[in-house]
Amino acid sequence: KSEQFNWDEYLKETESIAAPLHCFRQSRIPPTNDFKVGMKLEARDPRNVTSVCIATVIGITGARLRLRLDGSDNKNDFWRLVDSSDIQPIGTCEKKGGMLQPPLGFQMNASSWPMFLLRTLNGAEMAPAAFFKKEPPKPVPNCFKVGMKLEAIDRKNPYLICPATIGDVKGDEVFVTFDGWRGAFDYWCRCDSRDIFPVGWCSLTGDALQPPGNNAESDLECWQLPPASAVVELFGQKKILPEQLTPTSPSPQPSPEGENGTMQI
Ligand code: MLZ
Repeated sequence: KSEQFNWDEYLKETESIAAPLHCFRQSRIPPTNDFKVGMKLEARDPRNVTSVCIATVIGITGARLRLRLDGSDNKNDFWRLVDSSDIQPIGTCEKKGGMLQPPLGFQMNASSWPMFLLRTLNGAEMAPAAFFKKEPPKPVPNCFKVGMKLEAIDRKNPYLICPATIGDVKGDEVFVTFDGWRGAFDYWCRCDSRDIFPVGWCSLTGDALQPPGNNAESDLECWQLPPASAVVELFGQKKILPEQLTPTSPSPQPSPEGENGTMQI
């Protein structure tokens, strides 16, 4: 495995600064993760946010849980922080007068849901209430500035946390750009999103921070064809003299492509 990504060196190299801690909706010290694989809890269905469902902890990564909704398939796992307001102990929904719902894409007949629910909870190991941590308050106002560095969840590969830069700021929103990936994974989110973390987060939680991609973003040299009049006839063949090729400023790249044209994703 390659050596740990070093933020201090990277900030110096890129002559940039880390976004201050108080900009983020994250606790200064990441919450402890006491959950164990197999424990059950209640979770908001990410694909149908008005539903509260039963979820099982499928994996643990830093301060996050990899969750799978009971009765759903294994293709829609999602990750939540242990201090996320999207998760709660089993029994919370009922206490509040709500009803547990089957997940979107429930694999059985809807009529079998009540029985399924009884079976899935019978003898289940329920995550203790003390494992759920209080969500930190919203930071106000948006204090991110263009160019600040951070760590952010790659929403296309949500198990990954990657080095990123604030590319734009508009009202309560920020544009998260992933270093070295030429825009392919960038997204807008609210400044109080739980998907963005201060520099150093992964080293505190024990998550593996991904290294930046290796696609240059600014030093690209693009070559433009000379006008037709500059194409000279050499031995009966049309040739372009190298000195007639003029470098131009980089143009936006549609996707991160490798030398052989294959996607590096
Ligand atoms: N598809 C790539 C992951 C790219 C992650 C980029 N994150 C900003 C891979 O599997 O390596």
